[in-house]
Amino acid sequence: MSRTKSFLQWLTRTKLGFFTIVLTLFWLNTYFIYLTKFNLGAVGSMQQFLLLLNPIPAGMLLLGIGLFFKGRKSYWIILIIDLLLSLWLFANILYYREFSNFLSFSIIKTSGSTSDNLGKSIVGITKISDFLSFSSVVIILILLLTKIIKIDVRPLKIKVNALIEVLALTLMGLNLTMAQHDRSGLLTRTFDNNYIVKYLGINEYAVYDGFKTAQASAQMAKANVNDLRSIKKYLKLNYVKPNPEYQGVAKGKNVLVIHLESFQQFLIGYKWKGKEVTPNLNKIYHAKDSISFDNFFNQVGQGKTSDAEMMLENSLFGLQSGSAMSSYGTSNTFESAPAILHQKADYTTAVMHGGEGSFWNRNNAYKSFGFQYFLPLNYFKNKPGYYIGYGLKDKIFFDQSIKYIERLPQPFYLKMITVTNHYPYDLDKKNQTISKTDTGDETVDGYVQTAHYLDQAIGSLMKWMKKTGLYKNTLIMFYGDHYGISGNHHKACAQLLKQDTFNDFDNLNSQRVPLIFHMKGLKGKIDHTYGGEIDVLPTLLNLLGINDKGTIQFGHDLLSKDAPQIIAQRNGDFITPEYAKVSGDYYYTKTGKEIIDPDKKLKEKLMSLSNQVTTQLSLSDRIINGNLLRFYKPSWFKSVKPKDYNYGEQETLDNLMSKDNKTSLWYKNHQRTTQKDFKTDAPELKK
Ligand code: GP9
Ligand code: MN
Repeated sequence: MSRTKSFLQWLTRTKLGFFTIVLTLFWLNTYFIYLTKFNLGAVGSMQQFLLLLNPIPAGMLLLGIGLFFKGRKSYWIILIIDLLLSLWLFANILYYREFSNFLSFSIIKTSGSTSDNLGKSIVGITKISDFLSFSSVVIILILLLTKIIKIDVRPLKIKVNALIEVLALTLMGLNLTMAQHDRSGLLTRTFDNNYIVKYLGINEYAVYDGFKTAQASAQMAKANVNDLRSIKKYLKLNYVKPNPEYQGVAKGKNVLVIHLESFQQFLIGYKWKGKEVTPNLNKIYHAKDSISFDNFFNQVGQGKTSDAEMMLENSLFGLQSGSAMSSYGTSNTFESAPAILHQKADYTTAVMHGGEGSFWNRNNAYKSFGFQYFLPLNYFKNKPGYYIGYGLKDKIFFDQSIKYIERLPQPFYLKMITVTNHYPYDLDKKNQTISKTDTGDETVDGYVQTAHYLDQAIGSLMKWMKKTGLYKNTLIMFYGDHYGISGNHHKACAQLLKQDTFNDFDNLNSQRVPLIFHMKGLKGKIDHTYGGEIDVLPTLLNLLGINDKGTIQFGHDLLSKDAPQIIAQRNGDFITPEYAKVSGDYYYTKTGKEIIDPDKKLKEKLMSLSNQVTTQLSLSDRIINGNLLRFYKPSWFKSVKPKDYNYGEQETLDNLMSKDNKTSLWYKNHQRTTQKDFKTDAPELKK
C-alpha cells in the first residue's frame, strides 16, 4: 500500500485521523473568516503569522475534549463542539458587521432588551457567505453520512488524549508569549478586542472576555447601596463652591472639545531651530479671551486616552490596571457630561474620531455615557495615504468632519479626538514642515513634527470657525490627554528641555498637559492653579452655569479659590504647589529638592496628603468596580440607557443629516454647506 493511501486510511478510519480532519477544517475555516469578515489589521510578518496559527491551539484543546468519550459518541461530540465554535464565529460575523467589534458577554447579557437591536436586524444584515462559517461542520457531516469517514469505535489511550490537551496548552502559551512580545500589555491594557482576536484568536477572546465579565460581576454583586452612601458623604465633605465670577459665563454656548493626542505642556511656546512648533496653539494659549492653565496634569494609567476620556466625561479616575472604559464601559451606569448637558441644557452630544470605533471600546462606552452621535473612521473617506498609525491624519479628519459638524443642532457638545500626534510620531515626507529634533532618540525626534502638523490642522479649523461665525457662540476647550514622551527617554527629554539631567521628579513635572478654555469675550488669564484631568468636568459645568452640587464627581472647579490642588497620579504619586511624591520619595515642588529628613510636622503633612490621594483613588475605584452609580438616582437625572442609542450608520446619518435640524449651522447658512470655507493645505487633498 502506498504511503498516501495508508495516510488516507488513517485519516478516514481512525479516531485520531478524524480529529485531525476536523481540526484542519476548523482551522482553515476560521482563518478564512478572519480574512474575509473581520478587519483585524494584521501588519508585519509576526502579526500575520499569529493570525494564521492562532485558531489551532484553541481548536485542538476544545475539539480534543471529544476524544475523551467512547465509541460513536466521541465523533458526535467533536462535531457538536465544532458546531458551537462555528456558531460563535457566525454570531460574531453579524455583530461585527454592525459594530466593528466582537460580541462580549456583557453585550449578550443585556441583549434581551437592547442594545444594539441585534435581534431585530439580524435577518437584514445576514449575507449568504456568512454561512461559510459552518463549512467545516457541513463537510464533516457529508463525509460521515457518505461513509467516506468510517467511525472507529476503539477507545484512544487516555495518555494520547492528555498529550493532545497538553500540547494545545503549550501552543497557547507559546502564542501568548509571542503576542505579548509584539504588543506588550495586550491582556492587561485591554485596548481593543480586535487585538485580542488578531493575536490570540476568537475563542481565546471569548475566554478572556468571560473571565473579565465574571470578575466584574463578582465585584458588582458584593457592592450595595451603602457603599455609595459613604462615598456621597465623602464628596459632600470635600465639595468646594465654584467660583461665582465665572459661573455661567459660557451659558448656552456650544462646547467644542479638542482632544490633543499625546500633547505635553512643554510644546506650548517651544521653538525648534528658531521656528515655533505650535504657533496656532501658542496664540490661543496667550489670547486675552483664553483661560490657560500651566500647572495642569494628566492623571492617566494604563488606559491612556481612555482614562483621560473617563476622567473628562465623568470626573472618575481610570483604574489601577487596564482600561476602565474597555472593562466597564459597556455594563456600568454613569453620570456623564453628555447626559448631564443633554438633560440639563438640551445639548446635542457627539464624538468624532478618525480611528476605529472599537478602540478603547468607544462604540459601547459612549452609549453608556449618553453620547447621541459617535462618528468613527467608517464615516470618513479613507483613501491610500490618508491613514497613519491609529487613524486618519488630523488635517484630513478635520476636513471631512465639517460636513457633519455643520449639521449638529446647537447648542452642541462635540469632542474631536485627534490622533496623528501619537507614538511613534511618524509622518510622511510631504507632511513634514518642520525638521526633526536631533537627540538621536528615534522615538522622540519626530514628536515636534507631528505636533506641528496637529497645530496646523487646528489653525485651519479655527479659521473655518471664524469664517462661519461658529466661533462667536462656541466655548472651545483644548486638552492634552497624556505624555507623548515616556519617562524612559531620560537623555532625550533632558536635551529637549535643555536640562542637564532628567530624573523621576522631572518626569512627574512633565506630566503637565495643556488645558485651555477659549471663547470670544471670556475674561482670560494664565492660571497657575494646580489641577488635573479629574477637575475638568466640574470646571466646565461651572462655566456653563450648570449646577453640579450632589453629583458624584471627584474633581473640583479649578477656577475656585478653594480648589484643593492635590493632584493624584494613578500610581498614588501626587503633586501639590508645595510637595510632590514620586515613587515613594518626596520632593519640594518649587525647588525639586528631595525631602530627606522631614521633621515630625512635615512628615505628618506628607502622610496626610498621601492618604488623601489614596482615598480619592480607591473610592473612585469602588464606584467603577462595584458599578455603584446604578444606585444613584437623584431627582434631576435620568439614568442613561445604552439601548436608547443606536450608532448604526444609516440611523446616524438619517438623524444627523435631516433637513429639520433648524438650529444647525448648515440650516442657518441658508441650508448650504460651509465646506468650502474650510481651507486646508493637506497635500493629499490638493486637487
Ligand atoms: C486611538 C487613540 C489612541 O483611537 O485614541 O489611544 P492611546 O494609545 O493614546 O491610548
Ligand atoms: Mn492618547
